Amino acid sequence: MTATTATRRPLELFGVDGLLTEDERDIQATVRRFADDRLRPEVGDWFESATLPRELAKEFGALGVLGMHLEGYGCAGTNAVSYGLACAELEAADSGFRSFVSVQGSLSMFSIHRFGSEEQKQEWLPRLAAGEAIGCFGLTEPDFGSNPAGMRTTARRDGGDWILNGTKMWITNGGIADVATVWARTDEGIRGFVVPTGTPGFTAHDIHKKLSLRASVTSELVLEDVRLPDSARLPHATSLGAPLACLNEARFGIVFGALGAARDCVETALDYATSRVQFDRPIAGFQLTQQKLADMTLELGKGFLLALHLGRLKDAGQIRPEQVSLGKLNNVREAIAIARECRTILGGSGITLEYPVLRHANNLESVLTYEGTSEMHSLVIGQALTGLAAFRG
Ligand code: TGC
Ligand code: FAD
Repeated sequence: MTATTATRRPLELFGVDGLLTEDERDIQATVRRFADDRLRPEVGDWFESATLPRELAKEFGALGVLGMHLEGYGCAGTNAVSYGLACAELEAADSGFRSFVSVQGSLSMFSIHRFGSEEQKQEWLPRLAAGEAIGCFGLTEPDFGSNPAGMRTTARRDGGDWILNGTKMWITNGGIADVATVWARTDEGIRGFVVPTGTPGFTAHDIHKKLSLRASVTSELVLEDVRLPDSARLPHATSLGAPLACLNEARFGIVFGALGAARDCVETALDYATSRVQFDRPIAGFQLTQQKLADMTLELGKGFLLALHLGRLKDAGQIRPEQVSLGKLNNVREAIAIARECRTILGGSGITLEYPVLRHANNLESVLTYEGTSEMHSLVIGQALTGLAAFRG
């Protein structure tokens, strides 16, 4: 067999670097360095012990990735593509880190930035951008996941105050948050509230025994007669459309992020396949292995081109929610398929935490489900194609 020069970097085959600006490449390289130096060496242990060190929040803040695509209030104000590239680099280390950054920047901070009062923005955004405070976003409930319109959490007026009651489920960062954006039903429709987690009646209970996203805190939030002034209400959030608009932001980050996990899997499989010898030759030399590598590289590259296209649309202010659904559905579905295929290349070694591949695959199970399940995104696309909403019977 003849050996020729190999790239080992699947995305290089697509020449994608040339499609990025110098600023975008700088941000990508900075976040990649942070991920390589600070996150990768530790993540296997954090995953195994199911911990996410709180001090990482300030480090993410210093890196400039918290709310990086927002303007003002201590945020970096980058374009959407740069935010996506940062998500990919973080998720190449572990989906848990991208999750933290998604929830902090695209759900907690974005909800305040887009729908909050000037007072709420001044109070929370600079601290959240610096990682001095941690935010979470409570939309899902035990009985209402894909269908948030049915939520049972209520906010009822009591003089000038509001009283909140209800339970939110599966809330990322819930147990470590200083502030929660909580969505509740009122007599006037669905509204959002900025709830300091120290408010009497607010408690968070972490969810244990997870087999996915272990380096991430996931919690149940319980609100029992939580009394808040009207100034805690997000004044510009006046329907379910408000939390769904926040989801577009986080989903966009996942369109890029999931590819980071997939890229890490393919690069790991490539390295492994070139050094692992069976039947007296590297397994990378077998045609069946090469077909797997070629197919995965194609999906990775196509996914990246789709993500970049959506990013350019977003930066032009032209992206539509169903286009974000196209990206989230495709890229997460392909990423999880790639992670599982890479695991086969690693054989038995693929099942341990020594390699990142099964950790990524397990994490991607959550990514496939949160921010809209793959089925929900198929139905959003189906509705855009047919004009018929198939969510309800
Ligand atoms: P529907 O009647 O279609 O819409 C209600 C109102 O909302 C508007 N809208 C949107 N606006 C902005 N962006 C979107 N993506 C929007 N989708 C809908 C819509 O125009 C309407 O506005 P208006 O003015 O007419 O009132 O609502 P529906 O109840 O039929 O539901 C539609 C559906 C199923 C697509 C929606 O409920 C949905 O997306 N369900 C999935 C729920 C979900 O994704 N939950 C995620 C929770 S957060 C999370 O998972 C964080 S994990 C983060 C991490 O750790 O990384
Ligand atoms: P269900 O909605 O009960 O769905 C179960 C299955 O039924 C799915 O396959 C679904 O696609 C399918 N299904 C439902 N309705 C239909 C239909 N009409 N047609 C066809 N199929 C259908 N939520 C937050 O608010 N904030 C967070 O920070 C957050 N973080 C999360 C972190 C993790 C690790 C996880 C796992 C979840 C998180 N979530 C969060 C919740 C997440 O958004 C929900 O799990 C998700 O929306 C799905 O809801 P569900 O789990 O209740 O599943």
